[in-house]
Amino acid sequence: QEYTLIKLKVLDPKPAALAAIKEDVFLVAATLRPETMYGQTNCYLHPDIAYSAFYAGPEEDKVYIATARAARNMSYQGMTKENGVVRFVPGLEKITGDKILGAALSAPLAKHERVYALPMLTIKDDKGTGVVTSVPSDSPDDFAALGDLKKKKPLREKYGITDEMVLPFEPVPIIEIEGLGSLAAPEMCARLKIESQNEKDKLEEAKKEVYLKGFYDGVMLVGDFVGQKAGDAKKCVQVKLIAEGLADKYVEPEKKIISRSG
Ligand code: ZZB
Repeated sequence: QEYTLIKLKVLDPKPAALAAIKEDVFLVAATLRPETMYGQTNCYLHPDIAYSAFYAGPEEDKVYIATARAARNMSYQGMTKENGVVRFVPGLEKITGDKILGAALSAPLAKHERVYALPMLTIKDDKGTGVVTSVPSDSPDDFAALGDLKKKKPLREKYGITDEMVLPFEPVPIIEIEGLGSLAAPEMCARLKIESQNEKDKLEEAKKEVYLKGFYDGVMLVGDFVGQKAGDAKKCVQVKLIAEGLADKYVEPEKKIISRSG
């Protein structure tokens, strides 16, 4: 599985847990849809998943945050100084997502200058980097999780998320899909009456529909490839982001099949 690794730069003031790091710090999100980056409104972390902060780049002049499993994979893909070696930031080999929530971020191509790290409870720790960049216009999961945070003040308070980090952010129309309009994920969530991020089966159905139609029939409404099919823009946006140093390629090795039944 080839992903695009999007680098979301952590802005000052950094969360206390990251404040001592001298290098530039990035949350690195794995996406299959780089052409949707124009519609980012936030980034998601799982509050209870353990992330790692590690040195990246040939000069180790950057720090990436991702799961330790993803860090190990990245070390074999030329993203660390020494092949196969991950050097963790002292004391930050394991840091749970909750300690990074609320961080202000600069998200490549996003219309907002600052977006925020928000909690998503359905993130899997064995897929991608465990960091998910959020495009509520075209991802039903992202729209549902943002909706939960907007509707539920206690949920925001539980994780120290202020109103300013959530309420001003609306889905951005970036892809026009015949029959679904320019906000495909909110449209599908409304049609299927999806109320929360926990409605797994309905969200899976919504995702399939939006994915299929968006990727093959969707037409770009914004950005450098306006008028092109989303599927064609995908590669162009990936190339552009990598050329500008805002992204990398990231390959997820096939999962080993381990029999648990003996
Ligand atoms: C931005 C984006 C925009 C995404 C979109 C999707 C969509 P798949 O097909 O199941 O492999 N993702 C990445 N890592 C995780 C994780 N650890 N846990 C939960 N979700 C994760 O899904 C790949 C997508 O799942 C990735 O692409 C990422 O969200 C999310 F408009 O990035 B995507 C209709 C989907 N639209």
